[in-house]
Amino acid sequence: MATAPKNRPARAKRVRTRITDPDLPLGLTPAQCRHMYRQMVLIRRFEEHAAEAYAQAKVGGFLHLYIGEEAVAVGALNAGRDDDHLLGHYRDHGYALARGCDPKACMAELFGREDGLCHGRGGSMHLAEASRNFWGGYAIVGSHIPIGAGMAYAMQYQQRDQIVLDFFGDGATGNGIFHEGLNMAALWNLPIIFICENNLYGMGATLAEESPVSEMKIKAEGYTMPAVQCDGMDVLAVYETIQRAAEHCRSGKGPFFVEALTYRFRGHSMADPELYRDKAEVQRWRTQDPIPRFGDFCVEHRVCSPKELAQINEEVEQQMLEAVAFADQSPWPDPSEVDRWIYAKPIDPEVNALLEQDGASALLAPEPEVKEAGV
Ligand SMILES: Cc1ncc(C[n+]2csc(CCOP(=O)(O)OP(=O)(O)O)c2C)c(N)n1
Ligand SMILES: [Mg+2]
Repeated sequence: MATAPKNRPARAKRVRTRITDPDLPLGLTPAQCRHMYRQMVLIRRFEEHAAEAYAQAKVGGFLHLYIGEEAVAVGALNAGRDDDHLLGHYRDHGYALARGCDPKACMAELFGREDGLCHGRGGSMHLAEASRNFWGGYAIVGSHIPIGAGMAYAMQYQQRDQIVLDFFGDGATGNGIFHEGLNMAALWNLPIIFICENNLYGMGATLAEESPVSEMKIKAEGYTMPAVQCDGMDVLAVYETIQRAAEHCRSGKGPFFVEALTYRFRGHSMADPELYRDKAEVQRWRTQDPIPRFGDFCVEHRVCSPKELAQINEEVEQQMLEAVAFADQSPWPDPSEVDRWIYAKPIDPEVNALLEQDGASALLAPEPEVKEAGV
């Protein structure tokens, strides 16, 4: 499954490799463009290797791939600040890697190993890294929408200028918790960008089967916040839209809703036989693949030569082989420490006593070890 890079831009042969000072839009520098291209390739290759490892039974639980949607995480997180708070749903490898989490630690987390990002206690759907203000992958659809609003309230209350980026799918907009989150965010003017990845499906249900409206932004408009759509297959379109949204939120104007129109090239999870959609539809969307599309842009704007793009692909591939080797050799967690790293603070002693009474002591949090408090 992990194949040699195929995403060489179609126009590569016609473009001269002369690198001059490019006239780039949105105030971007060539280095930023190369960084975004590399990040998208990183997410793609990481997941191709993860899929291969899943087929070899090295990854427990479910595995939801972000392949096809890379431009959303990369465009959005490059437009925001590194200290902005980040929450996402279970299709979360892209957020972690675009935020700068170590791919080796992410792979080891998928493998359930001690060197994993969360010491193997979270797995694919629950990547998180507190030191990067990345508060996780959430498996309960929509559950992180009010959590994000709560974080935005904290930022407002503490008069900080960080904002919250909260990613979720079209399917989440049918949940009550989505409406509660947007309602409070609008009512209290909270600094949060709701980023809805409309990929046309919620598991095997089509948009028409899951939502009375095909445009998710309509649901946000009812809460009076600005709500716009952008091409989620175009990293620059996402970048531009989130830049605008971030400026709005950071200047105290309240929440902003962005609907990124995107598509997942793979099934809902690795366990999905994809009986609900046509292969021809997937092929059509593949022509919009954000990676070669942005590669073309980089070559046309003389950000880098086709040869340099190929080199980025090769370097990332090598990095992924190392990530898999690292995860393979990382030790398994000690079963006697299954509850370590789970709670930032131990739960209330009274609750512990009740759990003990019920014979549920395995669920108890350990005594606090302050230096290990973060996940
Ligand atoms: C509250 C809740 N209900 C149902 C599920 C089962 N479930 C898991 S993923 C999913 C579909 C979500 O679709 P969407 O929000 O569009 O995200 P996508 O998978 O398309 O990225 C559902 C219904 C769940 N995890 N949580
Ligand atoms: Mg969806």
